[in-house]
Amino acid sequence: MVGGERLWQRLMELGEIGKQPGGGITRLSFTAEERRAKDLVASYMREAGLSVYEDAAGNLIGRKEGTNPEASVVLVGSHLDSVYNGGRFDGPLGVLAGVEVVQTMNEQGIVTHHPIEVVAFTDEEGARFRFGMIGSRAMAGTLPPKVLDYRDAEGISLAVAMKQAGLDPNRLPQAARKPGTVKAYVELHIEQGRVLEETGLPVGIVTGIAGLVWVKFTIEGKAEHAGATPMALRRDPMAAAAQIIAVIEEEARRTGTTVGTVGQLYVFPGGINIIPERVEFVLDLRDLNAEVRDQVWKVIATRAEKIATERNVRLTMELLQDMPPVLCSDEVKRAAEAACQKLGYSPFWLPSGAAHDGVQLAPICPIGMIFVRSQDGVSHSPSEWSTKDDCAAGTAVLYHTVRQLAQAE
Ligand code: HGY
Ligand code: MN
Ligand code: MN
Repeated sequence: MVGGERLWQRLMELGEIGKQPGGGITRLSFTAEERRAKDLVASYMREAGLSVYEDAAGNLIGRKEGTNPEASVVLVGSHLDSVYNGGRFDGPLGVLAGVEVVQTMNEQGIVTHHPIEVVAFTDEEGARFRFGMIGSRAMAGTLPPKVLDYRDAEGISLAVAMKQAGLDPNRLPQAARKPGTVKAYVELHIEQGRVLEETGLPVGIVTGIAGLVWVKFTIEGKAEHAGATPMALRRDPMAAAAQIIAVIEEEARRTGTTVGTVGQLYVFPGGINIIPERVEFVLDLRDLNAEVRDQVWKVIATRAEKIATERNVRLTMELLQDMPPVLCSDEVKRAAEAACQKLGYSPFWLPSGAAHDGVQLAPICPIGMIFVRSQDGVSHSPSEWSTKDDCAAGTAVLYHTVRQLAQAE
């Protein structure tokens, strides 16, 4: 049965790279940890009988030839980079399941019409440079050059980090795939939500992927003594930030479908007895419907400006990224549905609140995703977990989905 013991052992082995003392995984893009992870996965790809290479964006790719080497490629994969202190399934499951699928085909002597490529995209999460999906955007030819100047917490730019990883940012355009060269992209991923668990199903078929915006708020006030400054005379950016973050929660709740999060906040200078001079935080706002999301954003921005004026602090809002929601293709959804039926799983369709590389590939090829049940719906946390059986079930569905897409003329 595809996706059993070997997949699980590889997941556990890969999950040791970047492990933190508390058990979480931090494997940021273009770091030594990500390099070690790619080297390990490259060894699995060679064991699987794939030809292995990295493109100009650092995407790791393992290729299985089809009967027609000129035919468009069926792409399957995910990412190996993680969030800070994340889990071992988000990303690696999709890459290792892709390897398992083609290794099983090779072991069974199955050759498909279309070549199949297993890909580990670089920097899907955007944890280090606050942008994300670098590898898949490069493959789609849509990576904005300005991002090369985005800096991490140590002030290292993406361009320098890529050079330190042995890549030449000037060659990035070479990673772009010409239109028509990719037949479809399929990604197996943990759901990272509770729907499959509440429905009692191990796998699901994704209908669409929510769109997100990341907006950096910078609020500047006046640093003063915490003890000697009367409340009425303060220009306190932290108090303003607290009020704005409460507005974000209030406005996101209002639609019932939108989600708004502030997960990252910096205070300068950060002393206990100093009214801060400056506070920075980033808003992550999402909805499957772009109009609804953008309407919520407009209200948040208007109310934030009003708060800043009332508090006599200076507010700037910078759009870091704007990702549209995308729908999964009927062709891939149908192939996944047939795969579920073949395996005896009742097909179940659900949207993805989390963003994935497929969003970036949608402009160049049909995309689709298969979800595996997440325990308690938890992800982006050390307690992220999916069972061995559910990972095997998802891999089996991926196997039959990819086989159909790669087989069909
Ligand atoms: O943020 C996301 O939705 C994904 O984990 N990159
Ligand atoms: Mn993630
Ligand atoms: Mn992911």
